[in-house]
Amino acid sequence: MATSKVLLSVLKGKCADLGLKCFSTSSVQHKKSYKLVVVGGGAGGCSTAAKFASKLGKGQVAVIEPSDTHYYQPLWTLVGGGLKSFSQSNRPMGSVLPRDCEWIKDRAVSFDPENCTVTTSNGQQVNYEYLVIAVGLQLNYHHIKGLPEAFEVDSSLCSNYSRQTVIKTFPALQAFKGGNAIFTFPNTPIKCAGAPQKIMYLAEHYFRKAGIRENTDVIYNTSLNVIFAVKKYADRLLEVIKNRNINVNYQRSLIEVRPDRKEAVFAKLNSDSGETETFHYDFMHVTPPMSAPDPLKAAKKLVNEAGFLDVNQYTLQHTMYPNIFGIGDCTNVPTSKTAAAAASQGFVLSHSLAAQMAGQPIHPGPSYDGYTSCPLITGYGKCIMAEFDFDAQPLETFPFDQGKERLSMYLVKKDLLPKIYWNLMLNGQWNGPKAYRKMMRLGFDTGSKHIPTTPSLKV
Ligand code: FAD
Ligand code: UQ1
Repeated sequence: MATSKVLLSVLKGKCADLGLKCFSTSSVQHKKSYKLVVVGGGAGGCSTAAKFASKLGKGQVAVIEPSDTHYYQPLWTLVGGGLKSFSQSNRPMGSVLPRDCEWIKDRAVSFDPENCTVTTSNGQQVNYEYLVIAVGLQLNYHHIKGLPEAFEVDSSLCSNYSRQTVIKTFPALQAFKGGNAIFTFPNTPIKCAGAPQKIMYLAEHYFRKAGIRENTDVIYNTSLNVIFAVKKYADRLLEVIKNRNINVNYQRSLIEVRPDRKEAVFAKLNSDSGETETFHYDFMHVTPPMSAPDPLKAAKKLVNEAGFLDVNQYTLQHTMYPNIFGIGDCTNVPTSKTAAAAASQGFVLSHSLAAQMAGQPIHPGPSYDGYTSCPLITGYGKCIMAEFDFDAQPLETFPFDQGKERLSMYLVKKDLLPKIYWNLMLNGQWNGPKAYRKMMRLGFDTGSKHIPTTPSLKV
């Protein structure tokens, strides 16, 4: 008790030094105040709240999250492939958020970092001493002309990326009788950059099992100019693509869908004259353009030019506001956006934030190395388990070559990772596989050699 009083007075002094009005809230009736506010109750937000709720005690942590349901999105690849049911990806939000935290069931609409306040859509002002922003990515299906309406009328269009459209994928695969099966990758950062091709490999395998592969063209139209960011895995995927006779078109970005004519229009990104190319589709899986959510983009003091939360990539502390931290897809951390990345970030964030709360320097402390992972399912029973760091260098957990397609890695993705997610990660107890990597590799740490820079706090 005495310690926490000392800590509080230290923190009051600290925030006053910083010119932030973090402690001036109790007199205002419609404001609620918390020591820690987490915005977003997804993979990163829920696990962060769990790490702090029991330590800080009842009533000290609030999570602002509008959704009734928490979705384990990595399962949606398997839902699309007919391997899991949609309901297996869902749990009531109230059952996954920590018991000791308060759930503010509303959407954050604005951030006022000078006054340490977040405002929700019903006008409630939520005051914090420390803030963690974990609002994920916004799906911009509406940026593709005709697409939202086309989803309503065309059962051969699907997308594993949203809860409304993932349930269309497997029925569309089952109904497909041959022709052009198109898979797209948009011209923006996305979550799980492997997922647009995972569903393609499952579909291609499904078409072979259904005996319709010979009259099917499998087409991957990607905005990128590489198949995958890490050379080791890209080389292996290109072999898979060649062996499976898949057609890849680089620098093609979907801009319009015309369901009445079954046409998909792609911008040719490598053409100076704004050329487009129109494909006939009989089945199409669309990965939508994505961005930071609008309310975050609008918080100009918090974000970079692209609208992502501006944090130090090694400590996850905001570059301007030392009492604000970020985790997961909504940040500008230069790594591939995955739940695996959020798990590893969670470990660093909890140390950085705890140090900040105690008025101690964040360095020396754990530093995020960019760890991210993408289980690249290449068929029913096959998976290349990609794991890598900020430098796009492999950072593999298991003592064998993970660039090979393996049944064991498929089973890890299908059966082990969901258990890890629900039972460990959301309870704040899964920080990624780093500890196992060291064990499995008999103490030889293959970890990346990142030397963190001093956090550039400009306050
Ligand atoms: P999310 O988990 O998306 O959570 C964001 C939360 O913020 C949501 O609950 C949302 O409701 C809430 N929110 C949004 N706006 C507001 C607001 N204004 N106010 C309050 N709350 C708000 N990752 C892997 O590691 N491995 C995989 O195999 C994998 N496969 C994937 C396959 C698919 C098809 C998809 C879609 C994703 C996949 N991912 C995978 C990515 C993974 O799901 C995300 O990277 C991860 O969920 C990011 O966590 P997050 O907390 O940043 O965002
Ligand atoms: C991981 O830690 C994780 O978070 C729970 C995922 O999200 C579901 C993943 O997809 C992966 C691959 C990892 C990394 C874990 C291992 C065992 C490689």
